[in-house]
Amino acid sequence: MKMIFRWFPHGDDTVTLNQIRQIPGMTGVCTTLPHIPVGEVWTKEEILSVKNEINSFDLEMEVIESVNIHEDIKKGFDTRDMYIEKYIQTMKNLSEAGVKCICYNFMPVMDWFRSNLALDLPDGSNAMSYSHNYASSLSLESITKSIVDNSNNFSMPGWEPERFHEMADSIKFYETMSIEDYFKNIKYFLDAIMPYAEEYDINFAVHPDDPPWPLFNLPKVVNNADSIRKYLNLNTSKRNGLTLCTGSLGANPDNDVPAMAKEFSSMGKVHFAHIRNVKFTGDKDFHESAHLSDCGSLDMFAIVKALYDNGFDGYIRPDHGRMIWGETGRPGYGLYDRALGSNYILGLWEAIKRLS
Ligand code: DNO
Repeated sequence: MKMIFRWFPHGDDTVTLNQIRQIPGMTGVCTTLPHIPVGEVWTKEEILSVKNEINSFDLEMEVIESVNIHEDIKKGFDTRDMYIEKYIQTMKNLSEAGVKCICYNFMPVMDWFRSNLALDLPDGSNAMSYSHNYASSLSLESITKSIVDNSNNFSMPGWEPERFHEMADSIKFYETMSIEDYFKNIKYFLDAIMPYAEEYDINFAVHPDDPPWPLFNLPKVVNNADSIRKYLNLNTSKRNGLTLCTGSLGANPDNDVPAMAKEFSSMGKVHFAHIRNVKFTGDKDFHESAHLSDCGSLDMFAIVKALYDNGFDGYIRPDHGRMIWGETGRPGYGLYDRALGSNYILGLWEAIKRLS
């Protein structure tokens, strides 16, 4: 197991590599090249320039989060073969730079979503939260505006304002596509890239839908144990795996996250784990919390133990943190609460290992 930290390059982060390397137990970062338009090839030069910067702080860059998938692939358009070819070229370039794992998602149109990026908590901290009734009452335009207005001027991957019109058109498009057709498009993509994932020695770790239920009637494909089984069975390469995001899956109390950790890590399919806690506040309502079990609704000990006991040997990163101690920054991605979270997880890991 390797503990890593999410970091955004090119000055688009309040957290520095120097700070990250001082967090006990941190071996590297996962990052992305956010300025390259989705679908275009990541050149070796651009990859190496970020990798060299990361390595100069004695941190590794073995995980990329994310290489996003062009909507034409998700929609099954004729242009998908061209985008798949470019995706494979990016995989080759990343593998030559030592990347071992790519985290990506197959969420249509938009990535994760929260209805409030800074809910004030009683202890003076703030955290991201979600209320389904409220979210369902909002138009796409007001949702996009609220995300952008509350992002503290950081890019919010998947919510770039210039995507608004494309998003609106895409939502209409998906009204005409069945979930089975959507799965066919996923399979087409997986069948095309998995032989290269094997050749280039790269694990693929699909991120669950977040939140794990439909919004705007968009197809949701990775949101519970059944849909994960279905996704993994679309292509049986051992490279076709999961990002076990405990907070995304755990937002639905019907999801037994320790059982999922057990099932999918025993199959060798959990390549990456995003470990965070959420506190249920109502039906389909939650806010994010500090990582400790006592602070939220998830049993973090049981999740980490299930990973350990079932031979998990991938990457873990602490996930969204609260904003504490007056910190401001990209919602969910400050330094302090994530640093605390990482060391809580490392503490659990050490205790479980020693007692096993
Ligand atoms: C949210 C993140 C996601 C994740 C992508 C992976 O904070 O976990 O945006 O990076 O879904 O492609």
